[in-house]
Amino acid sequence: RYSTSPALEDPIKPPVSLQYDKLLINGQFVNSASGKTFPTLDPRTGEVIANVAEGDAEDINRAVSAARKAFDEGPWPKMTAYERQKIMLRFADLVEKYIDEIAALETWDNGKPYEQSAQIEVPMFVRIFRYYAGWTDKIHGLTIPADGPHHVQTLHEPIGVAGQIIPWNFPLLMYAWKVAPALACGNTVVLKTAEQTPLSALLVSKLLHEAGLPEGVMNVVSGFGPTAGVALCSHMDVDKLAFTGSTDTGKMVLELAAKSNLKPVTLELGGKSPFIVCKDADVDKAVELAHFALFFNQGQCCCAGSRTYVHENVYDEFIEKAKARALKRSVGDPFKAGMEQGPQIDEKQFEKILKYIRSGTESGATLETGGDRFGTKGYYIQPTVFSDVKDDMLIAQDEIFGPVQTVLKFKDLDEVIRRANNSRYGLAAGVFTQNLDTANTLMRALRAGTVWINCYDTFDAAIPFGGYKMSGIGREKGEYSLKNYLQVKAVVTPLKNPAW
Ligand code: TXE
Repeated sequence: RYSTSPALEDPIKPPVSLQYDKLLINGQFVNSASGKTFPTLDPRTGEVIANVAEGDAEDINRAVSAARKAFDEGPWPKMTAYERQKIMLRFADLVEKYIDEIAALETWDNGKPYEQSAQIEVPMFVRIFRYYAGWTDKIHGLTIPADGPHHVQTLHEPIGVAGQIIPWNFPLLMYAWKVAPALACGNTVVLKTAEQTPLSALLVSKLLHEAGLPEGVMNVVSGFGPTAGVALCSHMDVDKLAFTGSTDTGKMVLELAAKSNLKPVTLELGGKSPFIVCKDADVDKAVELAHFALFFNQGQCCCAGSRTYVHENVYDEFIEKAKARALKRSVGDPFKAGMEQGPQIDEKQFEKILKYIRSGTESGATLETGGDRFGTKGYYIQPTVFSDVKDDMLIAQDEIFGPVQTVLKFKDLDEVIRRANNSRYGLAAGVFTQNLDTANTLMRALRAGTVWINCYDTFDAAIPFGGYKMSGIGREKGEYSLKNYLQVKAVVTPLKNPAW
């Protein structure tokens, strides 16, 4: 636990006033060029929280011009690394200072339990900024012993204007994963937030300026994919794109980048991650971990353990206990203490999940528990468990992105390796066993960007994250993310006296 927040009152009230609902361009909060706004909704009720300025191509142009100027003229990329570090650390301190307000805003806009916003998401945000602040003065090139009478060195330079597009499931974490390494390397940023959750990015970006960030370095445009998103991906003055979202949209992002100026792209996309419970598993612990792996964040995790493979020897016991655990899950107002599950993000996702649940029943899986909406208001869904799931069912292949656990039975290790890898995705995998040889075999055989052994969703600023196959391109977090935001320049100088 990362908690720095005070004890919860029950129930906590969402913030009463909203200060930041405009676009952030060149250090100023401004209306959109068109004057248009769009509503952002409270997923607990479907009611409007605020009408937020709606950016489109014209606003993206303004934001990219500001970022271009701030990059080309400085001071940000030309500041000493230590100066950049101090600003990033001051920012992390400010976010920590206002943690309760930021966490409440995140829960209000997203619906995730306040305890998780305050004890996991905002503290991890702070940790990531501190981690990358630490990198600012450790980024440097090499000297290289090339053939011939030459002195050869590399310079690691910022890449320029970074365009970043983030989703709604972890609005603050996605901000941190993308913005922190970009700033640490000396780049400037235009961030397009998800239309479902525009609020927290505006608030923290205000604090980033209070910490001393020069204007134009960080620009935030709220708006929709087909307008603001497409404009950012196609922009000729954007030097790099980073995207997190669905695989289908990721393909479009890559295409737009290729058709415009061939800007490099990192993609963090969907998944259908296997969670493998071996025959030697302690079933109670396996049930708890598998439950967490799937249901955390209302099931809205790209790396959710959404194909639970259970060995036949422990299958019946597992199903009975997984059902009991799902029935025990506390669902309700995310501002109430002790809530494990809030509402889904919006009506579109809510309907999508209910459709997959119907498809599970129709295709012959056994609905053990759940299967319907929870309550009568808002986008809540009952924790749902399916057993007797077969690999060719839609619920075992597609990303449901909701609180729906699908349990599949297996007999031996080779079989489960083949089945686990038989997916278009390759983001993460979980292994639950007490046998070291089994763990080592699975760890090497699984085609996934992260393998968690006897743990799940263990995130840390230093651990790289990203996908194999159609789960994405590149890695975020850790040292690996720096190279997304750096150019390498080789510099060659003839040596007059090669003997020395
Ligand atoms: O995703 P989109 P949606 C998966 C999950 C979910 C599904 C659909 O399965 O059910 O995707 O969610 C911006 N050009 N994930 O519709 O469309 C959009 O405005 C440029 C997994 O919300 O990919 C938002 O900012 N940008 C995922 C962002 O892309 C475009 C997290 C994500 O939206 C665009 C979210 C376009 N043409 C959903 N169209 C994960 N990997 O964690 C949309 N956008």
